[in-house]
Amino acid sequence: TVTPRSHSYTKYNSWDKIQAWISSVSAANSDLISRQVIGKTYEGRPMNVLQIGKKTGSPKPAIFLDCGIHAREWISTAFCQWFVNEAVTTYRSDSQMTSLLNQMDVYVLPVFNIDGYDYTWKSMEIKNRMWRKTRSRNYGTRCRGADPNRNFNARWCTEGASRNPCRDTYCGSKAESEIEVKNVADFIRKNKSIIKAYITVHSYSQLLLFPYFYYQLAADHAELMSVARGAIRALTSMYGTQYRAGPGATTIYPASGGSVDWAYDLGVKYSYVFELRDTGRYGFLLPESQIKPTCEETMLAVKYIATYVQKT
Ligand code: ING
Ligand code: ZN
Repeated sequence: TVTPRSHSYTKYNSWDKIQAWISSVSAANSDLISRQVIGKTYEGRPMNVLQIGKKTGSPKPAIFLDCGIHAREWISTAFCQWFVNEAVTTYRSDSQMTSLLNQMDVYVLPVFNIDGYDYTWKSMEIKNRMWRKTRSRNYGTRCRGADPNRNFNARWCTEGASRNPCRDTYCGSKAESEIEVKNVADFIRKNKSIIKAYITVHSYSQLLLFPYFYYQLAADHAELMSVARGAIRALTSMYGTQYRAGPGATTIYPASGGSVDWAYDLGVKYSYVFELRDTGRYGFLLPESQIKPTCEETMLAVKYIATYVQKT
């Protein structure tokens, strides 16, 4: 198994570099990776999902992992690249990864909000670097975009979201108004019978969160909490990074229209949100020197959840 030598996993990469990497990593690992385009973004960029796992010829249970739903959360996007590289380079040598990819598939969406991500790279102006939303046009205003993580059909726009298109948490004109959200929701709905876990990666705050964000406790609260605690124990064991776990609404803040609540209500029981490093010193501008340790420790937590789901 090969990995493209020119790609840097310890730097933040532009969309152009990530797009070239998606092609090369898929081509170089065709025994393990299949790629499919699930649709295009508002500005016409292709949304690629990488299916990673041993090709058995029959459908396998799966985990869906997405990064970069919010444009400025660059460490999230770096994590999906790291995950794919770890998967292809440790398959066969790491028993946990080998067993996981023999029995399950991991569907990775490396950048959910590509238009927004590209916009944060377009200019050195801080306002562009701190962009969060999609880049769609809104009726009657020059303010662009909606928050993709307020645009899912989960108590859409009832709390912790704004009806004002100029705000960062604008919920959109209706649920799934954003084409990127529609594409992901359609893909998960289509593969609902095989998707056993949904993991979505954000930054920052060092939290591992689960449903609900719009409500108090999920029916599976106790199990979700105990798996989260195990995942955090694994993460902390590497560098001592402190994380907290809990349901979204009471651990961070109440919010409606989030992908994790939507996935859970669709029937994906193991639905988790990571809020990666740090706790605010650098915030969204996490230095590149922290990419490697952040991704290494997060891998342990993601593998813990994946292995739990595999064995359940
Ligand atoms: N945090 C998430 C946000 O969209 C979240 C927290 C996750 C809310 C899932 C609702 C559902 O606000 C960041 N950092 O974006
Ligand atoms: Zn986010």
